[in-house]
Amino acid sequence: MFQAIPTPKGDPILSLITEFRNDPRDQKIDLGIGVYKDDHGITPVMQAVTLAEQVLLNANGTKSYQGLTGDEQYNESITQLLLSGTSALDRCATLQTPGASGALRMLADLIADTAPNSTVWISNPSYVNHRPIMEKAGLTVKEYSYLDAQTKAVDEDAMLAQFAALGSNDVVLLHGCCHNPSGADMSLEAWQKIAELANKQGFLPFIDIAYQGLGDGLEEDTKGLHIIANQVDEFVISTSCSKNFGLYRERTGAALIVSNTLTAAMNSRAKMCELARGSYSMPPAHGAAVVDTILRDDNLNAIWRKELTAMNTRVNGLRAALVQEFQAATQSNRFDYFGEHKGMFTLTCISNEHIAQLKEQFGIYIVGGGRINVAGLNQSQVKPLVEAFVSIGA
Ligand code: PLP
Ligand code: TYF
Repeated sequence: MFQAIPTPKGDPILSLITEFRNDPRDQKIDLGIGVYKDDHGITPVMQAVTLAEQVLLNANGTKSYQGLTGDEQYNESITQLLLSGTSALDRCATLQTPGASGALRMLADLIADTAPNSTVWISNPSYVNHRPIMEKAGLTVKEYSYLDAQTKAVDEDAMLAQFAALGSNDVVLLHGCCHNPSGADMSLEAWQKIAELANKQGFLPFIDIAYQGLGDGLEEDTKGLHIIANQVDEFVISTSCSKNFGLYRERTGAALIVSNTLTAAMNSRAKMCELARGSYSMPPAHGAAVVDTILRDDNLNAIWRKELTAMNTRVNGLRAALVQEFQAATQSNRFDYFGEHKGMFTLTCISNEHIAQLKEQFGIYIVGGGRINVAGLNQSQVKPLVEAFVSIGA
């Protein structure tokens, strides 16, 4: 049966990990996959997570099945974290999923099941897995203009002009904050215009928020999302606890459906449960229990927020150092965009040749398109990175 399967192309980001591991050079720098690292190059387990795990261990819980919707307490907590204070709360239904990836796929399956002729619009560029997830669910995928390669900011006029031509068969996939891969977020004015266009044209906003708290702060990072939540009747959200709780491998996320009525949202969730029953059935429990424990406990919550702030401060410090070093090395403001971007990434838009040179000559690993995981750097690597860029003329 399987002999004729050709070697698949694989995930360009994940394959970079193996290449990096096999590189014997001491000075090599991994700026590929989007994981946060501390100044020692470690992706730490957050202290709030370890403390919550101790609470769970002492609670003598059970490992019995949880049910298709996952942990309902977690569903409630994560919904509050995302939508607290908005008018969407009482018409929202939430499903625990295996990471945001699971949420993206369940929502895509739901859309494909309900409205199979939908087109999903993703940003150009977008997260490497957006297209495959949507296409594997059977949906048509098209791209909307997003990043202006010259300014490294969002070309909002071009983007909004495209949205103004969409209709009720369209789904617009937006990054809630900390755009992956560019780091360029749109303005609140653009979010406001999207809310108005969604109401006028009838497209469905689909907000993928995988970095809440890693931009301007936990509340600040939901400002765009809240504009949609307060003004648009129907939209969906995929969210992740991989980065902001450092729970990557625990596969912790959620899919949220907001509709005109709670009944419509709950029926949509029940439909997603039916679809999940046809694949992974139930989501893994541990990460969700950890998140719920942190969010319900004032002390753990405070510890977690402090840790998250420290992570942001570190990344912003690196961004400031990059801007300064680049200014000094190039006598220009060409790289100031590092300081304007949000979250873990910055897309430099350097050529494939330059990316290959950085890898071969300097052992610097970055993703195709020139995405740099700033959160993977440490202060001592800033100068070598800038020097490498300058020496190859990138
Ligand atoms: N969406 C975006 C924009 C991402 O960058 C990622 C990856 O981190 C995901 C979704 C998937 O996250 P998860 O690890 O929760 O599946
Ligand atoms: O973009 C990134 O680096 C993260 C992590 O198949 C990631 O979102 C990358 C690829 C992948 C899963 C997660």
